Amino acid sequence: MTRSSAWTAPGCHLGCGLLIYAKDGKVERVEGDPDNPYNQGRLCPRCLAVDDIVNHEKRIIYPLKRDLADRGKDKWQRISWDEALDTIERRFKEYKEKYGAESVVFLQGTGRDIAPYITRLAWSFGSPNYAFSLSNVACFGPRIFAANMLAGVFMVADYGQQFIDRYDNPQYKNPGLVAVWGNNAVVANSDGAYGHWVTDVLQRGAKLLVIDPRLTWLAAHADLWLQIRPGSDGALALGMANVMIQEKLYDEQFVQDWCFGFKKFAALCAEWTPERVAEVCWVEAGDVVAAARLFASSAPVMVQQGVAIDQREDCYDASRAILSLLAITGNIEKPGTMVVMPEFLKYITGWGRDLLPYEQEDKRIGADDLVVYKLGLHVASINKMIDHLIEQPAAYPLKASWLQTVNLIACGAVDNERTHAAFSGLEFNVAVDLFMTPTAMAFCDLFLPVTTFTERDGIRCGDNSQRGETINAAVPPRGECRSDMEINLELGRRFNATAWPWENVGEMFSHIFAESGMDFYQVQATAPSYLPFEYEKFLSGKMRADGKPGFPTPSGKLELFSKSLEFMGLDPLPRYVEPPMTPFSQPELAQEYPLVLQTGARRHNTFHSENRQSSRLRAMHPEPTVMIHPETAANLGVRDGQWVWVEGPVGLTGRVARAKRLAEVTPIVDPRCASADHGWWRPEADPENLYDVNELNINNLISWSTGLTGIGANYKCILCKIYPVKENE
Ligand SMILES: Nc1nc2c(c(=O)[nH]1)N[C@H]1C(S)=C(S)[C@@H](COP(=O)(O)OP(=O)(O)OC[C@H]3O[C@@H](n4cnc5c(=O)[nH]c(N)nc54)[C@H](O)[C@@H]3O)O[C@H]1N2
Ligand SMILES: Nc1nc2c(c(=O)[nH]1)N[C@H]1C(S)=C(S)[C@@H](COP(=O)(O)OP(=O)(O)OC[C@H]3O[C@@H](n4cnc5c(=O)[nH]c(N)nc54)[C@H](O)[C@@H]3O)O[C@H]1N2
Ligand SMILES: [Mo]
Repeated sequence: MTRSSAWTAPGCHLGCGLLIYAKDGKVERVEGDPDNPYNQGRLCPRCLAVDDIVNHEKRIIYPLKRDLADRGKDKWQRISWDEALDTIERRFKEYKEKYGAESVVFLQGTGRDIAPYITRLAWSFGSPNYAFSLSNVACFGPRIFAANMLAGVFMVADYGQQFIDRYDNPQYKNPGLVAVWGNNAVVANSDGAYGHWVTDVLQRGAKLLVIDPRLTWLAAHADLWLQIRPGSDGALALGMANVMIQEKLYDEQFVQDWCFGFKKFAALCAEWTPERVAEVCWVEAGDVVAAARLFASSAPVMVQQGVAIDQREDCYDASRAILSLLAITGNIEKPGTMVVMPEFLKYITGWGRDLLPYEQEDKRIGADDLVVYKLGLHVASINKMIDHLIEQPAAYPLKASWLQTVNLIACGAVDNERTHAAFSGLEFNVAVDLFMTPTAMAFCDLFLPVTTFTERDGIRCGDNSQRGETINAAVPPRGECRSDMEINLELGRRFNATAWPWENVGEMFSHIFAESGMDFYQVQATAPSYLPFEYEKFLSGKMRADGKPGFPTPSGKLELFSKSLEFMGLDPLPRYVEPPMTPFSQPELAQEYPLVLQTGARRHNTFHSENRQSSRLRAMHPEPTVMIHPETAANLGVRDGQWVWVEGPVGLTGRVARAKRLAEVTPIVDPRCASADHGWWRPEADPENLYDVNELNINNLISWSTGLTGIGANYKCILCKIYPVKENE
């Protein structure tokens, strides 16, 4: 048995404490580690079935190559690591010499423990074109951006995760209310927040407010559930603030001392009467008032916010409006509210930024026309990159891509047709993954196989609960698989030896841990280690570089009116903007496509496009579905379990696309709405039909529009119609 902690691969955000049982070098089963304060013995079905993924016969265990002419064909040849790495080194260096390092783009998927090694690889190579694979960084980034505009820092809900003794720590106080907003915590366990922490604090007496268009398990257990129209959260938050202000339920002293721009904010909120909110958000006016009163009277209050708030074009207004509710009620940095976690290791937030030459920075795609990218974000805009790939401007050629933890055309990307065309235009694409994916099959030329977390060491820290913990190899790698870190260290050394001076990954990990005063092996022996923590750091001056009390914002206060946004030429107030594809913004389109479609609500058994190879996990939810209300189903003449097409406009491109689904007829959705899962392909289907991805992918219905800011994309609010699939279709 090896005591370890999980991160990736396969995909996850957490780092639960685990006991990995192995025999003869093979993982047999995994259990939750009851002694680990983080998950306290609990595990999700995907971790419990991890042996199925590690030992799966479909895993790629040798490097593969394919001729350019054979893209899309299942004609891969096994090669040695030397040949694979030599080829990548030679070709990437050639492109760099001829066209500049920016001609090679580096893409990653969601945040995994390997993320820092991807940024370091891109930047040490000299390419500014490192990007996320999903449209407009529509995950976590928008929330962080909004929090930085309001508070100068990012805050998370306080479940005592920063203390080794958790809820029993004498400093900790159980919240009076958890507002779960656009998050399905117990299914998604997102961004480092363990879902059952919500149920833990409920069991200790907290009330629950849920804001979700679907009746989730948490909504069913809530004191109050608001079945909001997808995409309209900003309006609801302003309406709740309005009630608090009108009824003087907010914390006047805290506002006076620590909030900036209250009068302007209050004037904006005054436009949002409960009746207007009811109309826009499809909720009851009385429930808006009730939610505001519950929120304002239940201190300490925390908001467990999810990706739904990030997944709307130009969404930073909604996140800021929600944070403003916390600000005006003084639910900031107190026990059981929203707190800033200490940073165990800074490397997690973009390792190697200092390695990118200054003149390269200026060439970053997106930085010239998207102000947020220019001034805040350090990634390239994938949306602009796709345009660039299609248009192929002669003055700025793109030639190759590095796709590590990316299954573009099955998951992160939108408008598959355009994405496929864009990446087909590159001369050389490399995939680094565990399994053959539709993306690698469609347009990659080299495939590097990686280890799972059970077969390698790694560092666990970051996100929601800063602690030092290690991932410990329990079994040897299968076949010739190598860890992502080994691969990037080896290639990094070939690209830029001074940036990668370490002999092996252990040395590299120890270098990373050096800022904490320990080396990797000490952390491994003593994990988990926790940093000292204090509340109300804005009082003690620990939040600002100058050591003065206050928040690290231009005014030193929580900015309900943001001077930074004003400086960027964006709206300084969190004004609600109707999303681009709704019955209100597109009344004509809505006549043909009357249903409001949200996509990608998480399932227990899958992580995005992953896990579909495991028969144990697949059995829990074997095919892609679309949830529709029984009334809607009856009107459409659709039965539960029947195959249907979900069809809709691809944003405002003028094109229409569709995806095949099984109808899941359920009263948990509003009759005017539908909800489709994402990430679908069939690993068992014909590789040369790209594993059915084009037929199944719901992201076909979403466009690569950047909106005004290039942050937030419409994964959660588009328009569609639904009709039965005909025989032979
Ligand atoms: N099992 C599993 N876990 C995962 C993942 C996975 O694929 N599978 N993915 C991981 C990743 S990268 C992320 S970002 C997180 C995301 O985790 P979550 O934030 O929980 O994301 P979702 O399940 O997409 O959406 C959460 C809820 O928001 C609701 N919702 C949809 N639209 C709206 C809206 O406009 N407003 C409001 N208020 N609610 C809305 C949905 O009905 C859903 O119940 O999960 C992570 N964890
Ligand atoms: N319609 C719709 N689409 C969505 C969303 C939605 O809500 N709706 N959510 C979006 C969100 S929030 C996100 S973050 C993206 C996520 O998008 P991705 O992160 O791209 O999704 P995954 O399918 O989890 O991972 C992509 C590939 O990485 C591989 N992989 C997993 N772990 C590792 C690892 O450690 N190393 C390597 N080398 N490979 C690994 C997997 O096998 C998989 O093939 O999807 C987005 N897509
Ligand atoms: Mo995500």
